[in-house]
Amino acid sequence: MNRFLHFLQMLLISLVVSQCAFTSKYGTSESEIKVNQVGFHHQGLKVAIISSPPEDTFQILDSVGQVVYSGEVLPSKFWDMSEEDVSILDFSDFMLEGSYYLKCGEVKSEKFVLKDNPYIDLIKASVKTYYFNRATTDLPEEFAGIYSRPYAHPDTAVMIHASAAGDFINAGTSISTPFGWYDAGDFNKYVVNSGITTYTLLMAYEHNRELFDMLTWNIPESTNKQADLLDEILWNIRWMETMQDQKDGGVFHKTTTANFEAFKEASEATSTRFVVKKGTAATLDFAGVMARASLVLRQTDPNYSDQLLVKAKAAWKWALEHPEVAFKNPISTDPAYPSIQTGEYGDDHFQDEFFWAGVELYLATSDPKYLEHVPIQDVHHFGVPNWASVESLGLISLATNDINYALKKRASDQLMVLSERLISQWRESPYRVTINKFVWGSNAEVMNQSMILLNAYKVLGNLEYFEAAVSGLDYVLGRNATGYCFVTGFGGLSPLKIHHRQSAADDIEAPIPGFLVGGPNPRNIYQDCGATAYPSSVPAKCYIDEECSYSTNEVAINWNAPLVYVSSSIHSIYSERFKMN
Ligand code: G3I
Ligand code: 9MR
Repeated sequence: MNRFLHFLQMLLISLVVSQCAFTSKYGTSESEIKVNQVGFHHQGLKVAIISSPPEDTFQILDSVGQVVYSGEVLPSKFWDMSEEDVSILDFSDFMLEGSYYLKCGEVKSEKFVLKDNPYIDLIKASVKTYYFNRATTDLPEEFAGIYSRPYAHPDTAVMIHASAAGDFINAGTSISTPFGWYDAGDFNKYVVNSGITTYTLLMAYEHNRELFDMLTWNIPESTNKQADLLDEILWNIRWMETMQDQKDGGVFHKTTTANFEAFKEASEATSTRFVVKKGTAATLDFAGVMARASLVLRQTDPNYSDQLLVKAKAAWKWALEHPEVAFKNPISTDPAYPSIQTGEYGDDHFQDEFFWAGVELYLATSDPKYLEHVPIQDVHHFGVPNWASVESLGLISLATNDINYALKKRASDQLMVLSERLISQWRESPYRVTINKFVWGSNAEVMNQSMILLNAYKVLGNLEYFEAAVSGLDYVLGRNATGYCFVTGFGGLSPLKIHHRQSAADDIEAPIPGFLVGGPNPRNIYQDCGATAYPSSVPAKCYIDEECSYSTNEVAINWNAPLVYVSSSIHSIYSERFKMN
């Protein structure tokens, strides 16, 4: 009898333990609490999620385990993207600064803080990743600490690939294309992806000048008079400038090896680098960035600003003469100029690039001729921006411009239409997040949604837009179905084995901090680690912290940029809303 009772007791304990396996990495039907693991502004909105709640109340506990707050678990809803029943835990009315965790029954969350400026370290680390991804430099210990590395990728003699040869330029000759950032986990430099990235960072600066004029994160330029963020951006702009053919204004698509380098450190990755074919998308993205940079630098560096505008205009002219040159990776049987198999960033729709570049050139010159390509009333479906779809970058610029009120108004109306769509997704979402589809770089999709919403909030003042934008940051920092804080070096559970050659090649277990990984993506898992390696094929959970997983665990410059934009803008808005008198 005693043995039977003991057996029953053990069975009960193991059932309870398996029900409450809050330390499990991946959500199953077990109960788990998912929360932003970095923290919240103590006066702001604070929401967490619990799957299969064991009780209908939850508590907040402080760092010594004292219960400091008790709240009600809201009714459960099923999310088909994660195949879970989840409930919202809202503790917005708890405002005491400190370090806490949540508890429901025996289920506990990761820790988080409530404070005045919870995102400063995150903002600094997320921008410093660009320093760590710089080409054509060493990273001395003084600035890179344990992640210091030797000089790599001079890129001063990069071979013109046969695909890039033209009237004025011969295959086999070389050009100098130094500087710039490595795109991602690879060492190549792609103009199209640099386009959206550089613009987003320029706007992060423009919209948060007060913050970035005072923040510094120990880079070689930190002691000059210019904001570190601008110094960082200029490292890439200098490279982009070299990608323009001075003779005709067209822009080469990328500086690349023929195949991806193996997982070695930057200085050992010495395969031949090529410059390949020009394309309409690269050329227009270049024009958009140069025109915007010219505007941003107009007061502080007028000469350079003028030079950049000349380059933007030359690129625009080339694009008008070559309006449909789609880029495809060149295929070749000539060993001197091999097939190129690196990131394609191929795109064959150029209306959006014409729209964005036209907007930037108009705003930089006030010349209405550029508006011919900006038929704002004819665009019915502005989408969330990504590298292939840049129309809504123009929308942001127009909605926040101060030279043309009529266009500002029309752009704001369109921004509202797009934001209302995102808001209805947010309202319906059991996780109360805007994301409802998962593609390669889904975390950046969330950040770009938040960037749109933050701009809509700024222009239209609807607080719900701001709240939904904050939920995007909460999502990438832990309130998601995997339970990971998706930014390296932050949170209680964050990626360690990112697909990033530099992080893999050093002997340091912790990856470079501040990188946002691509995130859940069920579509490409067959090609990298193999589908069976993944803990789940359910869209919102289809993520693995393994180096092989380039489809979910790589990092990329265009994914970090909206994280920088969103975290810095949320910081600025909170500072403004809750400023001390
Ligand atoms: O365009 C289609 C869209 O119509 C469709 O609805 C959607 C659903 O599957 O797919 C869309 O195409 C996707 C495309 O990205 C655009 O988002 C492809 O499936 C997807 O395979 C493709 O992924 C790109 C990936 O390279 C492979 O080409 C990522 O966006 C892009 O971020 C990634 O970029 C790589 C570089 O090539 C190399 N450097 C690293 C970088 C990050 O992984
Ligand atoms: O490392 C590459 C990564 O940057 C790209 O995003 C990815 C998709 O284009 O490809 C990775 O390289 C892989 C290649 O495509 C196939 N062989 C294995 C490579 C990674 O080790």
